Amino acid sequence: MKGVIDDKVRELRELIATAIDRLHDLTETIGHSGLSATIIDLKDRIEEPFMFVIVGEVKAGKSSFINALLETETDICKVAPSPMTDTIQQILYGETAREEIINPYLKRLFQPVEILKEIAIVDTPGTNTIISHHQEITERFIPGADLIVFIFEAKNPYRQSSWEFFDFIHEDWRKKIIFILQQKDLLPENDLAINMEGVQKQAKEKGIANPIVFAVSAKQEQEGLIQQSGYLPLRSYIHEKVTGGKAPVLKLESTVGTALSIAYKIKDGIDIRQKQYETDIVFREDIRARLTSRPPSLMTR
Ligand SMILES: Nc1nc2c(ncn2[C@@H]2O[C@H](COP(=O)(O)OP(=O)(O)O)[C@@H](O)[C@H]2O)c(=O)[nH]1
Ligand SMILES: [Mg+2]
Repeated sequence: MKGVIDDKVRELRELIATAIDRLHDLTETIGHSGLSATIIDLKDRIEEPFMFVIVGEVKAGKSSFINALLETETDICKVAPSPMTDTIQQILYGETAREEIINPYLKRLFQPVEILKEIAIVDTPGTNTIISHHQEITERFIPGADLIVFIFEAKNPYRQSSWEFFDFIHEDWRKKIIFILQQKDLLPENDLAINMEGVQKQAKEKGIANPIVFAVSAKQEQEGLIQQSGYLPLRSYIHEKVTGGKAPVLKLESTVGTALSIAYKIKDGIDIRQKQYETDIVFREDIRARLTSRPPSLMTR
């Protein structure tokens, strides 16, 4: 049975790759280099595992969140590094732990952790960094994401810059998003409940019908307080929705969704040009009509 499904997934992947190639040709024809690069990237990632991209402000607790999720003896992601030296880190499965530096902004870490056989995790430097370039490189990772994990500091999930970044992910790319309130050990239960509701409300106002919100403490999880840490419900959500064999099909679904987003962006661009063209024609007709309606003596003078 598994073999049959694998064959089917492979077949679908090839079909989707062909469609993506055609979409790429289209961006080349219309000369849209930005989207063209995004599509090449999308195709390159089609063989990669389902990708979680972890976003949120600096110090929200993103890196700690990943370390606790992966349950390794030593931390994989550096916690609280200097924002100046921060890079994007893609964490993938590997038989032995190793590191690959792709460019000054991107590092690949391979780790022998079971869950990484099904999902890859991307740690980003954060969206409100003093270096605007960091937001830019984080943004570049969004189109290839299969699930966005939006991390807030549990104490304050209301910062405007966070929600502006949310708009970019949701409106521009229509990505699946889950929300995490991290460092929940730092506030009383009822304040946490208020903030969880606040995030629910904000997400609903922004058009997410059933926002998925978890509260966790990476600190408690790493200290072994697994009943309190909030990671249990999160892990079962991930297992139920993504891992447990579904990831390859979900990955393809998400790739198709992204390709569609790109197709709509191209269409919007074409519609704008079409309107411009029609306005130009009307304008020209108008000038022609004025010129021909004048007496010949005026034209020759
Ligand atoms: N009390 C508490 N502190 C945390 C927790 N998670 C992270 N921190 C601290 O918050 C700071 C920022 O964490 P980090 O994971 O580097 O955040 P990032 O910039 O979003 O990657 C560090 O000083 C961490 O030690 C948590 O669950 N509880
Ligand atoms: Mg970090």
